[in-house]
Amino acid sequence: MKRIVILTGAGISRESGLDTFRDAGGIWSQVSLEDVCTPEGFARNPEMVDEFYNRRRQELTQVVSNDAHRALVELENAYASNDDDAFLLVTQNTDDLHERAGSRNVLHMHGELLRLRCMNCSATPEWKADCTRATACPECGQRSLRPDVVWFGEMPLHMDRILLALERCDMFVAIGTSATVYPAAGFVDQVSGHACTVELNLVPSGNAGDFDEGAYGPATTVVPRFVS
Ligand code: BJW
Repeated sequence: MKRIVILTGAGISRESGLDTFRDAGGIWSQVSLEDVCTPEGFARNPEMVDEFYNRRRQELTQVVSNDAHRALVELENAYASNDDDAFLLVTQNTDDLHERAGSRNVLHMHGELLRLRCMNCSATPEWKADCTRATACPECGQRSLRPDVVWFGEMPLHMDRILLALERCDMFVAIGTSATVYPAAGFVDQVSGHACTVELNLVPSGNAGDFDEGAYGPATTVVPRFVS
């Protein structure tokens, strides 16, 4: 049975209207990574971090999934018709555009914008528009909710399931990621030797040379073409 692992990054959501992080004009040119994407930044100024994530949540309500997200649903339907383990979509994205397109087997390794995490009991309740710093955790009642996202220096989520799927796959496809952030940037090396590796990106990423094949252009063009 053939098994495929797809890794997506911010580039797949760019044509839906969401900024990437490192492209010109991207998120890290608008705000300081150290301020909004580290536990230390959150400890220093939680209001600023909440404001940053609330703005991104607001932007998420204004956009819809695109043809690249939808092509991956077709691919999942083709692979997973006999075996639910045949297709795994690992996304670094915290948006929910894969789910809104209809993807089912999705792991958000950097968390989800639309969830909060309780620093007391680890519950991950849904974010609601009226949440404030004073909102109590619905599970334990403590006022210790933070965005359910993975900041620099924190352990990405679902790593056991991801590493197992990488070990077992025959094909690995990275889409719309600059391959600058680990551990995701190292996945291509982990599968080389037992899986065929493909990069789909606007332009070759920093580790394009590690892939067996690459196709370059906007995700809404190259992903449907790859799937068909
Ligand atoms: C298009 C397109 C179009 C544009 N069509 N394509 C030194 C060496 C090695 C590692 C480290 C090191 N120092 C520190 C580390 C570890 C650190 C790290 O990697 N740092 C590097 C910067 C060096 N990593 C961590 O701290 C991680 N944790 C960790 O390592 O734990 C220890 C561990 C040990 C062992 C095993 C496992 C773990 C945690 C990283 C957390 C990242 N968090 C963020 C924020 C999430 C929350 C939020 O949304 O705010 O995740 S940062 C940000 O970067 C976000 C993204 O998921 C991530 C990756 O970005 P992505 O998706 O690649 O976007 P861009 O903007 O970089 O690229 C966009 C791409 O799209 C480009 O290629 C464009 O060309 C393309 N594109 N338009 C197709 N239309």
